[in-house]
Amino acid sequence: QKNLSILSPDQVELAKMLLAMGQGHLFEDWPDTGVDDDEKKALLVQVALLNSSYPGGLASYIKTARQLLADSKAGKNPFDGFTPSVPSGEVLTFGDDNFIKYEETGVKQIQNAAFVLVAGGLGERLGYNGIKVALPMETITGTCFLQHYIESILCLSEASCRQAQGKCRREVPFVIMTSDDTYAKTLQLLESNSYFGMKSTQVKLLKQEKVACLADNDARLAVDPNNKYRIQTKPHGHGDVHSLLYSSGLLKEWKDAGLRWVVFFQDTNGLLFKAIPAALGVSATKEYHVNSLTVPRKAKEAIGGITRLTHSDGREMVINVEYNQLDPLLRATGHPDGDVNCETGYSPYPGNINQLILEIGPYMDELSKTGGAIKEFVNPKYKDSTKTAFKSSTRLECMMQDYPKTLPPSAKVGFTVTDPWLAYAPVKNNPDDAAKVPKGNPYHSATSGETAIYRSNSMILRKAGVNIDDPVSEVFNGQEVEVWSRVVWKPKWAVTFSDVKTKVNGNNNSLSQKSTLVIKGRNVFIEDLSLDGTLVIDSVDDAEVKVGGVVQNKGWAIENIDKENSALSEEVRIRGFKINKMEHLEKSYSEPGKHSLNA
Ligand code: GDU
Repeated sequence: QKNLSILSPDQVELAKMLLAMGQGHLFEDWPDTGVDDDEKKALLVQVALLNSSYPGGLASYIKTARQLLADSKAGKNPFDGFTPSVPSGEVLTFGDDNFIKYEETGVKQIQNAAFVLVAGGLGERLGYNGIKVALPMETITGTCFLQHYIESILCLSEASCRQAQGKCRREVPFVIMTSDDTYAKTLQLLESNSYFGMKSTQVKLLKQEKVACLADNDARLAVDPNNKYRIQTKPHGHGDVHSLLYSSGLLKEWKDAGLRWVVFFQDTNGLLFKAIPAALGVSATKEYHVNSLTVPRKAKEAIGGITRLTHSDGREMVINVEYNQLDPLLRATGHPDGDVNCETGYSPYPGNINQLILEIGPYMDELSKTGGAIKEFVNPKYKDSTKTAFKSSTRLECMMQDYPKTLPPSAKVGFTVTDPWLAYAPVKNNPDDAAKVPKGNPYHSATSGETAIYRSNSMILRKAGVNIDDPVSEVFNGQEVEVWSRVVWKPKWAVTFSDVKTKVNGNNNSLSQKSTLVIKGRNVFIEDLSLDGTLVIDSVDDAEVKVGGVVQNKGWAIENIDKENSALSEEVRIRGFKINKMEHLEKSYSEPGKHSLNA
């Protein structure tokens, strides 16, 4: 009461709301007016932010928290009454007629899409010092993830415009969701690189706020251990992206502008754009409101499984079951072995890679009802089996792939499965944890993330008729990986399989295993090239370069390094290898017109 005079009328209302919600402890030992007044007011400023950044406000957060904490204490299973089964989706095989047809349809749709990258996570499991989108995706060219994403979006939208013969939207919107942990560094990365060629107006940065921590089962908000006038906060999860797109007005803007799709993706996956056009083609053809891109999943791999859940009361949904929940759910429903591989060598449940394509119309309709609130969960670590106290404060969390959970049964929710090598190679685990991943399961490390790019590009060239040597097996940072020829190309050379096929001609193209091929120019045509070494080709956009003949040199070797060697950069150490550039042929064509490299 005595401190009311120092607060504004809005702050008084917020304080009253907190008192009504059982949060009196936040004000309990406040000294008299005149002492720490600024700090007291700062607490209410923080409360206002926590209140406005959560759909329904803090009162709603506390109410939901009480319910979820009570369910957790009672050991209530979120899947109670549901039986899991394997759903069926659209299975794509890279390069076949069906894939090409979907890719063509998808490219047409790119100009009707907005792209959304969720990049608010710190990447604690990786333990990298910087933001993850700034990491080199591969160390042959050193291109970082963000640059590759932006160039891919730009090139896809150009391809879309070509198909529409000029009548198109050229500026495909790109949104990056950041957090306090990543906002400033993401902005700096963009600004210091001229937005990697995108117009700065085309890129929007959103920032997710953290949510209040909970100290006990009554959902009493936790006081910050470092400041008694602050509430402790923690990240709420990637599910925030939906409420942010809604509350920022962007979704409405896009819908009014006639856009039809929102494509979501995550921070470190160097392969993701390889399957996006085809997946968008599937969305358009099947008119999916929600399409989730998946890859075959190894049992126990740390990616969720797409599962059909059928309730005894008749409800049914196809949804991601997170990796830590799939095994217990299967065991509890008549599968005593839990999450295991089937005869294909993979789990029968396709792996969610959180590349989601939502149709804007139905998405907006749903968000106008929910405000973008996503079904949350809580994961308290209890002190003991009485479940009366927590080891440390907890908070509600939400995941973007849980969006379909509130949809009506009439919603068209589907998924698309791609080849295991094509579309997913994230960088999430530090070397020590990666080395402990069970043999045969993907490491999800910087080592596997980079080598998977060479594998995927080599496989694509093979599908286009190039003879590529088989890979060799090597161990870096304790992880056994396949090392293929190091093939890297810029998105402007190819963003679809059709692009690759147009630019690879002749029946006598070959690459030895020790080879590195870097294609930076747009109109570079490979024709009867025999490469045993390293070849780097660049050209201005209006040059047309035919590359053939025999190129042989010592090339660039991929060499083991000691990850404890502090003379090396963190980016190199987390891979366990470096590229030793011994000898190469580099050609750069700066004049327009026709050129030919006949080595
Ligand atoms: N992220 C945010 N805000 C957050 C937390 C994370 O934007 O508060 C972002 C991260 O930057 C990243 C993405 O969300 O881009 C995913 O974060 P993680 O990589 O930590 O996600 P997980 O590995 O825990 O799992 C998620 C899904 C899984 C599976 C997997 C695939 O929950 O089902 O799809 O990604 O990579």
